[in-house]
Amino acid sequence: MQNSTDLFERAQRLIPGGVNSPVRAFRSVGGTPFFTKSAQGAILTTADDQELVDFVCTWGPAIHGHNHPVIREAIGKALEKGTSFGTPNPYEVEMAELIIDLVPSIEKTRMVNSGTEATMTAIRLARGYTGRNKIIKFEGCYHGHADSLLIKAGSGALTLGNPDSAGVPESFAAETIVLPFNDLSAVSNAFETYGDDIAGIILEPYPANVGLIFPRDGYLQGLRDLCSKYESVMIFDEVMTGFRVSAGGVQEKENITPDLTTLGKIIGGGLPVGALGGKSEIMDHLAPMGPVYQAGTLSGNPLAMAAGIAALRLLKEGDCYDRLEQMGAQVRNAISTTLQETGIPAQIPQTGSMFCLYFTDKTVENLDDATQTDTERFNKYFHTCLENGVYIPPSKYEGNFISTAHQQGGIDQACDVFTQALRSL
Ligand code: HOZ
Repeated sequence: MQNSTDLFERAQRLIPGGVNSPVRAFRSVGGTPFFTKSAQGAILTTADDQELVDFVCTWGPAIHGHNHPVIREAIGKALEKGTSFGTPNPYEVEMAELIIDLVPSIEKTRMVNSGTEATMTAIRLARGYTGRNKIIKFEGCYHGHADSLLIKAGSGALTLGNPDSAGVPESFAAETIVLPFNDLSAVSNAFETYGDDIAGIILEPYPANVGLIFPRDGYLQGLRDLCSKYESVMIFDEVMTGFRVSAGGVQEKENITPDLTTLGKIIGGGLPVGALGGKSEIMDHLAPMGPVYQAGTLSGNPLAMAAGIAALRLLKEGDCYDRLEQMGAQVRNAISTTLQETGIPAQIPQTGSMFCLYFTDKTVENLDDATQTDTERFNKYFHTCLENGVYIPPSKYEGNFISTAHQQGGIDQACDVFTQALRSL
């Protein structure tokens, strides 16, 4: 097999930038991305035969680690029966039951193929349901790459310095009101000005495409109250946090009931899936019940459903979230102790199996704070970790993930590497 350098050279001649998703390209941290030839548990094996403890976890889905035997077996069994039917299938029903059982606010759900499809549909549904046009989104929140959401967006858009993508007509962008996160009065003012035309608010309740930001006390409830007052649809984008921070996502943890929720990543068990769900009264506006059109040839695909069902069932077993929280706390403690020893100004927001490291002396509460953190220091830290066998996301704007598989040795090794990398800065 070719090594990563050769593969990347070949890929760049064939694929824009050599990658099929921009965040993989190492543009922000510099250097050449490695190619992965296999992944098992917490470990990625590169085309160069380097073994890396993986804190990207395929950008969130691999909460049970890579290639989990139970998920693999479920896919294998489903595979024997066929790969796609284009008709309703029993797996979809079981998946809907699991989601509705686990996520408190969801009464009905529709499966799609990615988080982007889920958020795009949720926005259209909010507009169709309310008969209004405008939506509110927050600076640094990333909801996939649908036109009206690629404005002051996080994740790869921000990493590449392109938070307002080319190709989005100004007239589309004009329907999106973009506000700073954690500033309730900005939202209140927007409602006072445009209240009659605001179809909904969409937010990552814990923005994780700009590192990891927590809402101020009362902020989420304040948004809920404003949405209720102005009869606007509250959409929680829990593509990253759903089944990750708890079985019921941020909404369960913070005891907030959104009207719609978008999901992805973990519910596919590593195969491509997204979903949206929420109140029946709103969801029933989707075709064929209602006038809001949405469709997908591969939606509810049997292999993806089988993988996702297995992943969700595993989450329901045992003390998975306690173990993830313990490992998250172990990482936070190791890093915090080293920061104190070295005097390096940095913050490590963490909840359960999600965390990030911001090089700044100030708590990060919004996009402006995040962009002011030290990029050069982060990039040096990233490369030192990588050279020593630990892969963290190749951008200061991405959340890190831990899987249950990290327990088998990976977490201790990684904490040593994090500590050494900080000491070397
Ligand atoms: N939400 C992921 C990044 N935070 C998406 C990964 C990608 O764009 O490839």
